[in-house]
Amino acid sequence: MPVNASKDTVFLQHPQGSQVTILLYGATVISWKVANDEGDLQERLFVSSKSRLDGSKPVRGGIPIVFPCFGPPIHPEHSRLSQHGFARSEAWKVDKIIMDNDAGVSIRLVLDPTVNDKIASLFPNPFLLTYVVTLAAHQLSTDLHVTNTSPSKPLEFQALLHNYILAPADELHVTPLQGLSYYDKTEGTDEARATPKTETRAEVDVKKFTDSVYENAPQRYKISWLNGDLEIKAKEFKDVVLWNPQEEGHKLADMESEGWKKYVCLEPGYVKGFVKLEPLKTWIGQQVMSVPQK
Ligand code: TA6
Repeated sequence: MPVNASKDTVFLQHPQGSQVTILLYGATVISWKVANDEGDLQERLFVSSKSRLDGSKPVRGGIPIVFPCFGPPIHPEHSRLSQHGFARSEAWKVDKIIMDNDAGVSIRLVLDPTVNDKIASLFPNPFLLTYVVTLAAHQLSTDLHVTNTSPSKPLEFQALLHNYILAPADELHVTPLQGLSYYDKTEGTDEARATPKTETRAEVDVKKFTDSVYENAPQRYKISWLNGDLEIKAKEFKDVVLWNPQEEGHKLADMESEGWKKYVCLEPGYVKGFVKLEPLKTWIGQQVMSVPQK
């Protein structure tokens, strides 16, 4: 069965073997498996073994969806929201199967605030979120559709896909970030965190605590390590965040022992400034992750 939905999860399987599991809580992709060169299925996403998958807390791993604010809220209309907004911590619903053939298996999920009083009380602006997850043989596409359902008022938001990529943190590097302007959230003062730096490295590693917000980024990235690589392409996600807490990860209650050694977060998003979506319009942020074939 290529699409299998249960009360809490959706499982997609491609005819060539790749698989994805989505938790309806947060529409969080919690597993993406693709065959390696030997033909064995290999997990590509990190999920902390201490992360609860019971809907009590956002998942520490996979691909949490950040919406409508990135980090602590700074927009006056977002003041009642918590860090990274509510999309990652609400129950989504399966809307429909979009495609189920050799080209790909695709499903659409929906988060509708008109049937969720909690969201309406935190964020009264009318909107609708849909999320299309498409699995191909060596690719995973995740597209976030934001519709402003108000007939009269613009919708202002930030959005990001918080990918936890399974890869050895002491070996990997990310390209091409050189020359980009970025904000370094590991700096000690508000002033230093708000002062842009310029990335000078051709290959950016995460061997030390890294929390960098690159703006106006190229929307195509490669993560490379000794025995692997992964490509990420994006559209309408003009910024990208690179995060690995290193030893600071001890402070995260849901981080497994030394979990930070196993992943890097490379997160396409629109997080510097806000998308301003006119009434009755839809914005689509797209991401395609792929495992390059030799
Ligand atoms: O995207 C990077 C970041 O904003 C970091 O600053 C870091 O705190 C991380 O997200 C995790 O946030 P969380 O709310 O999931 O603990």
